[in-house]
Amino acid sequence: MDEGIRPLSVHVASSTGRMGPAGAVRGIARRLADMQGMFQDAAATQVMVATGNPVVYRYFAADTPDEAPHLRFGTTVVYPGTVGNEFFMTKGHYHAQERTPEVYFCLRGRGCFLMETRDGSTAEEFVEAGQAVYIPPGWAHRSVNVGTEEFVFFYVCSGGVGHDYATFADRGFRKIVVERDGKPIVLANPRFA
Ligand code: M6P
Ligand code: ZN
Repeated sequence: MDEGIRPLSVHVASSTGRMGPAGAVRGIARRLADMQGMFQDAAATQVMVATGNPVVYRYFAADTPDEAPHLRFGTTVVYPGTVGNEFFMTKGHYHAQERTPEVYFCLRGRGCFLMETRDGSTAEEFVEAGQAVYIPPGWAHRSVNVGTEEFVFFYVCSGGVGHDYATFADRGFRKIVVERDGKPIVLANPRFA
């Protein structure tokens, strides 16, 4: 038993992903300037950063202890949009504690979860509201909004997993998701050619 940790409840607005009350939730917004070099089209990135620097995604976390055996849970909201022809997405990460899984449950919109392993396996799952995805231990994950409204999903993983972003600093994920003829398609990332 963990002394001093009491049960807590939070509210999740399934249409917007907003969580509350403020005292029980942490929120982070990531703007395009926080994602320099992650999208393929550097010129489009610079123009968009200079002309509004949009919020690409936000996430909220319930205020649970960020350590095992507790759980970390909340929502992520990826806004609709593209940089060049590449859909708005999260930074994506491996868990620093690699033997930890995660569950995602889509609440709104249409998205694609890009996943990959260190030995080069890749997977992608297209989801809409009502679909859940299991991310096994050892699979990195990035979330892409492939629709025209907000892509909102609930996540839960172990506390204290940590985020490894450095692996993706130079080339990103092995796959990218771009718009072609009004539809999302998954392509090999040319930076791995
Ligand atoms: C989900 C979870 C979080 C993660 C967030 C943003 O909500 O997987 O752990 O922090 O997405 O993704 P990223 O950390 O890759 O920016
Ligand atoms: Zn994760």
